Amino acid sequence: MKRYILSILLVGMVAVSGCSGAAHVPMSEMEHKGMSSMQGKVTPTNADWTTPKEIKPNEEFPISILIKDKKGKAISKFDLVHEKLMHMIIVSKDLSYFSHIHPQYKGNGEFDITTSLPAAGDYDIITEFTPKGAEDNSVQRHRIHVKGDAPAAVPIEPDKHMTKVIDGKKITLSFDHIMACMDLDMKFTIRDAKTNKPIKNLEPYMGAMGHAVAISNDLKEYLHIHPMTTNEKGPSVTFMTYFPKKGVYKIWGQFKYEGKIIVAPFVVKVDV
Ligand SMILES: [Cu+2]
Repeated sequence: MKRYILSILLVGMVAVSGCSGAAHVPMSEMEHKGMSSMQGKVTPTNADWTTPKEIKPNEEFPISILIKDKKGKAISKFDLVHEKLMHMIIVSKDLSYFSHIHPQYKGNGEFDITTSLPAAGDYDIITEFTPKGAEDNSVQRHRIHVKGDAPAAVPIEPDKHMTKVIDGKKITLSFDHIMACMDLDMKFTIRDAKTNKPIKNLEPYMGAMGHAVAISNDLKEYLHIHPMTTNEKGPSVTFMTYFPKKGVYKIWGQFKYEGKIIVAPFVVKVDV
């Protein structure tokens, strides 16, 4: 039985306060923690990114990514993961902007998408894909700059209230404990904001009852998490996860209800 932990991927160069003082969470440690069921071998990849020299706020622009193996040869076959060949997350440097989109596969390792960004400043594009035959997904990232006067960065402060109203839903985020370097349960609970009635008929969204992305405030750690089961249709959806180091993380839960996607952002502090 597969456990629905898709991936924990360290994209940082050095995790200063990483688990056990290690620079990275070693794979063996993850295996000891029972995270190996879906934490398999990652195929090493390279990516060539093509974006326009000049990107302006609110203007559409193309992003093209060519996925290659370590020898520079295009990888042409990919596995469908959560119904897509590639998932792409774009965040602003202050994590105030978040989007989760899906480039189109053009063949020969090339994925394309057109998007726009709301304001000037730096953005990180993080992309996930699984070359055919790999046991786990690979991640590539790329920083782009949108021209113009960037608005003041929004401080990434831990939320004081773990319940908020988003799109007419009252959404609560809770944890069994929130500490780095150990498995933990992260639970979203969704109610109707007006009636307070629990929502019990969430709809599957890309093959799961929810998706969650967590990124550390220095943008170095990136986690993409899926619920433990496919039969929790609400009001609660539980994700098992593992924060590779202490610090402040922004988490976005994504759920589908009545055909619409609800995005629930929270900022949490993870202690050691
Ligand atoms: Cu996706």
